[in-house]
Amino acid sequence: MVHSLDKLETLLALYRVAFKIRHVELEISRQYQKGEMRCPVHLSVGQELPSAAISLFQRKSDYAVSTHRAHAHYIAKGGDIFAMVAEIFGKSTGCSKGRGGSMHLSDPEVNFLGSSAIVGNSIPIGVGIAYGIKVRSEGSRSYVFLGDGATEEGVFYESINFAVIHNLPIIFVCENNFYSVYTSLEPRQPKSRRIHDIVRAMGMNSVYIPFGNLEITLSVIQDSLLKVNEGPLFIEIDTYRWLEHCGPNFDDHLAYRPEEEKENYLKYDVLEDLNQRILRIDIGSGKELEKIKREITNQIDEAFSFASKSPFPSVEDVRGDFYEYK
Ligand SMILES: Cc1ncc(C[n+]2csc(CCOP(=O)(O)OP(=O)(O)O)c2C)c(N)n1
Ligand SMILES: [Mg+2]
Repeated sequence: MVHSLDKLETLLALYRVAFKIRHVELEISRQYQKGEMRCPVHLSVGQELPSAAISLFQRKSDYAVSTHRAHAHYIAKGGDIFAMVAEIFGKSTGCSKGRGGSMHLSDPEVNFLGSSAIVGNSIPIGVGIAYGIKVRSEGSRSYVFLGDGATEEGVFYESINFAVIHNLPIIFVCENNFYSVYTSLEPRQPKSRRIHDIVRAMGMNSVYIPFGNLEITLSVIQDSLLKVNEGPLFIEIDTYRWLEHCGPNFDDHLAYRPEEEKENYLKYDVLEDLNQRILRIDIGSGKELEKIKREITNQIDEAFSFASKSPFPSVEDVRGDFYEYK
């Protein structure tokens, strides 16, 4: 299916995913101080556009793996938010049975095969999945989400090289939010050496998507996916995190991001952009938007209530497999 920003269907599909990501994250942020969520959380508020745009093209049969900041990618792939929130609450109904927390999400039902706290760790796993797809001639794709910081790990280069050499059906989605924890790109990478250029120089089709532009985001993803067909593709997309690196709050007091920079990036809000475009196409679709918001908000409320009421895993459940080797 060809997606277009002139089509209400495309805009509503983007809105649904972006709204769900934003509001799950905001609810985590609101409820965190209650102390029921005891694991670290890396939220994606402000970073919804890359996941929402990619979700338009991901088929159920495609696979995905992600990083420590995985909520958006899990939700965009259609992951069950009840199991995700319960996992963050450390409950037995969570997707890792309450043993993994926010950074260990998976939903095999939708082929979201995992996320990892170790930066760069899931990149070669995504490559292995792509290799498996190719060996089995499955016709699906492996999506690997990573941050700009992960491109500083050696395994990133091995993985890109292997994917090129074997012409694997893999899509790397590098969300460049310009920071690795509190360190900007400047002291980490030469200014003139862009991530997408390195990957292109290694022989892979590689594209760059500037910050906060729906037209470019959609057309570049759509055109490049068509172009590479079953081969590998690297997408670098600029984005910006609104909240602190890890946790539910702001971290402006640490002064690692210039105020003007933050103010400038915060001017773009994908939900507002989509909202305006939807009403411009059809003012009557305001009702549809309200319905989407209501449905998703109710689902989120139910997921948090389910997580809160669910039991913790038993001591045996938590210790079991890990100690069996004794
Ligand atoms: C191998 C490894 N090194 C360092 C860390 C500590 N660490 C956790 S998140 C993070 C930042 C990674 O930055 P990036 O890949 O850009 O992702 P972002 O947090 O910006 O989404 C670092 C260095 C880690 N978890 N694993
Ligand atoms: Mg980053």
